[in-house]
Amino acid sequence: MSKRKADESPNADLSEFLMELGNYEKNVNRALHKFNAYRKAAAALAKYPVRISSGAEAKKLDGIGEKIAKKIDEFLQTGKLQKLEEIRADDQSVAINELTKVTGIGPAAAQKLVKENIMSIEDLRKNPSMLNKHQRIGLEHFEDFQKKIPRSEMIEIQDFVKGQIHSLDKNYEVTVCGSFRRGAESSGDIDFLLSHKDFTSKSEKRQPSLLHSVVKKLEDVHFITDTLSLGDTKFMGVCRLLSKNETNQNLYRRIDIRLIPADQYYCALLYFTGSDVFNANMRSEAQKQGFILNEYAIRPVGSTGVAGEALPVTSEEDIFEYIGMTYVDPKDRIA
Ligand code: DCP
Ligand code: MG
Ligand code: MN
Repeated sequence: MSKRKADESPNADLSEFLMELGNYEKNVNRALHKFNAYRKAAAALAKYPVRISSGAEAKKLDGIGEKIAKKIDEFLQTGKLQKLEEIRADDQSVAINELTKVTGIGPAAAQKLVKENIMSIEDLRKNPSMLNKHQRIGLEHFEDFQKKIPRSEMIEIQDFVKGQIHSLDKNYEVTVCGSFRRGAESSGDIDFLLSHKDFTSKSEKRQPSLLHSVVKKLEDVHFITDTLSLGDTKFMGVCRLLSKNETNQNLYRRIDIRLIPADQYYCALLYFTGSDVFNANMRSEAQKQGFILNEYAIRPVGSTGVAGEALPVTSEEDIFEYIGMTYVDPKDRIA
């Protein structure tokens, strides 16, 4: 398959209105199942190489049923969607959607804020005391975090971070996953997978210091600027690659780092490469074939319904093979 991104898809307008409906269901109605249905349909359309000309045609795709097909017909025939027009005209819905764009503000927090009459990012800025630390940092960098990271900067960050980590210890494996590994021209954040030969799921001794010393190193060189959360295996934070050109400084970026036991590396790699819709579909395929697949392992489910021991995995290909799927290249892991 050729390299194709959602925004170049012949059905981009359809995927977009479905995602807008999906976000409304997630953020305003807190109906996660509806959000997932819209997201899956949007991904199927984004992946489809030919322009869809009717709901009936769309219904042939996996993940598009009667209700969504009807909406596609309405959109194709009238150029808009009544339901979406109403959502866009509703101040509370618009406000909730807007507030959830701040990292750390989920649907529940956004609804609470709107009840307190906080209707915009501007209102938030006037009332910082209503936010926790994570949310305050999200608000502080709101404009930067809305901007995508170009692939060239992703590569610069990757190379810089690898160099820093290897200056600590050459035995770290460092891999950038997420949309970057799928070949995206730009990404929303940067997702690092970290492993070390001394840390497996059976040897948890060195675990906390392995991630913490990496975070500290990256802070010491003024690359990591804020911590949103830090556990023994998971870091969420903010970084900025200092540019030599001082008048044209880089933006602040969201960074995630996950420390993975060496024996679980490939299942984690598969998971953190995504896409999220691809993962959901692959997991359900695994289940149909009698396996439980998650970010840690793939395990067979016995006739009694009890999951067995983790199967040996030495590559991503192994995982596809267990469940009888043809290997899918990262750039094609859309839906
Ligand atoms: N992931 C998932 N399900 C979720 C969230 C995440 O399977 N609900 C996995 C798949 C994602 C990966 O984690 O690809 C990284 O999550 P991100 O939110 O960083 O998503 P991406 O990197 O894919 O996209 P973006 O460019 O927006 O960061
Ligand atoms: Mg990402
Ligand atoms: Mn991420």
